[in-house]
Amino acid sequence: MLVNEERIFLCKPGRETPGPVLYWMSREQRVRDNWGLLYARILAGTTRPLVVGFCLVQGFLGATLRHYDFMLRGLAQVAEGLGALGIPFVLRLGEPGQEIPRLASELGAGVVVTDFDPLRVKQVWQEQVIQGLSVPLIEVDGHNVVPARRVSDKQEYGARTIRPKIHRLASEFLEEYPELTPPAVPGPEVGLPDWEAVRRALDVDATVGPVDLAAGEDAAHAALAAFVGGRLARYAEDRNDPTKDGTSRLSAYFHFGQLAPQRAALVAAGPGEGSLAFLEESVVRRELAENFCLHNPRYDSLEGAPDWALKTLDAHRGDPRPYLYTPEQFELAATHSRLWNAAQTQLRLSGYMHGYMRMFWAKKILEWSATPEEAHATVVRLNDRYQLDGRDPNGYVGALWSVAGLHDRPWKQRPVYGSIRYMNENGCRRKFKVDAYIATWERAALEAG
Ligand code: FO1
Repeated sequence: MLVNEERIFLCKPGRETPGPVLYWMSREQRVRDNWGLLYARILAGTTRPLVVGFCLVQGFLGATLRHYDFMLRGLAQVAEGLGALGIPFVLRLGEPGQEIPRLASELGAGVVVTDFDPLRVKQVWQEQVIQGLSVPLIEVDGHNVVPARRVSDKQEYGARTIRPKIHRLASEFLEEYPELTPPAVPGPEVGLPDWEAVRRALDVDATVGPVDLAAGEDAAHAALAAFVGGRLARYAEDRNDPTKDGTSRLSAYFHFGQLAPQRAALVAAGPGEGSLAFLEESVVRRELAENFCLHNPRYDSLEGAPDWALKTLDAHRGDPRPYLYTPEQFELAATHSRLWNAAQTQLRLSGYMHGYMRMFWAKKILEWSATPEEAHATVVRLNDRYQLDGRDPNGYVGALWSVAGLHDRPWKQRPVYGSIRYMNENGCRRKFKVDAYIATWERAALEAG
C-alpha cells in the first residue's frame, strides 16, 4: 500500500459512489509530500477525476492579516502547482460545514478525504461536514511522522514516555513519499482563484501586519536546505542562543503545512548531534504536542495542566507579586524589564520569537500577572495574535509548559512559581549576549515608531 494504512482514519463510513474524489485540504497546504493528497490520488485510480477544495474561513481563532497573508501567498502556489498536474483547486469562502458538503454535491463527489488535525475547531468542522455528506469522509494524518492516532491511545506523560514509542515506530513511518502522478481523468475546468478578490472579501484584523518572510512550498524547501546546509551541524549548541540564527525557522512552514515535518526529518536525519537534537525537536517534541491536543480536550486552558502544577500554583496564589502588569501592558512591552520588552517587540514586529526567549517571555508573564489563569490567557492570546506559527498544538503545549509545568517536572520551590521551573535574566545572560539582543530590538522599536 503506497500510503500506510495507519495514517488513514474513517470519520464517516458509507458507500463510495463512482464520482470524483474530493480532497478537502486544510492543514497540509502543499502539493509535495502530502499523504492526504496522495491517498486521494490513489482513490481516484484510473477512472475518477481528483479535485482539491479549500474552505477559507473568516476570523480563524483570532488570526490576523499577518497569518492570512502568509497562508494565502502559500495557497496561491498550491493552486499553481496543482494546476500544472491537471488537478483543479477550488477555493470557497465560508464555513466548512456548509461549503464542503455543497462542493461535494456540486461535483457529485464519490468520497471526501481530509487532513488530521487535533484542534477542537477542526473536530467541529469534521462533525458538521459529516452531517452534510452522503458519501464517506476519510481523514489522513499528513502532519506526523508517526500518526498521532497510532503512537498512543492516551495522553503521554512527557517526552520521556513518548520518545521510545516514536523511535520504535519511526523505521516503519519515516519513509520516502511516493510520486504524485497526474490524474488519469481530467477534472472540471475551474481556473485559478481571483486572489485579489479573495483578499478584498476577507474581513480580518489588519492591525497586525504581514511579515516579510517568503511563503509557500518553494520558500519552505529553500529554508530547509539553508538550515540543513548551514546551521544543522551547530544546532545542538546554537539553538538556545537568540542572538545566533541557530534555529530551523521552519515552524511557520510546518504550521501552515507548506513543508512536511517528515520531509524535514528525512533530509535532516544523520548521526551528528545537530541532527539528533533537531529530530528531537521536530519529531518527538512536536508529536508530543499533537498527542496532548488529541487526548486532552482542555489543551488551551490552564485546566489542561498536570495536577501537581495546578496545586502548586494554587498554593502560591497569595504570594506577593513585586511586579504586576495588565494584559495590555504586556502587549505594549511596557514592563520594567528591558529584556522582556525586547522579546515582546521582536514578537510584535517580526512574528517570531526564538524558542529560548519564548520560555523566558512566558514565565515572566506568570510571575508578573495577577493570577495564573490571567497569565496563561495572556500567553496564549499574545502568542496566537503575533506569532506567525500561532494557533498550533506546539504553541498550546509551549504555553502550558512555561506557565504550568506540562511535560516538565517539579523544581525548587519559589514565590509565585511554587515548584514550576523558574527562569530569569541571569539565566539568559549565561546563555547569550543579552545586551546585544536588547539593543537590536530597542532600535527596531524606535524605527517602527
Ligand atoms: N484552515 C482552513 O482549513 N481554512 C482556513 O481558512 C484557515 C485559516 C487559518 C488562519 C490562521 C491559522 O494559523 C490557521 C488557519 N487554518 C485554516 C488552519 C491551519 O491550516 C492549521 O490546520 C491549524 O491551525 C493547525 O492545526
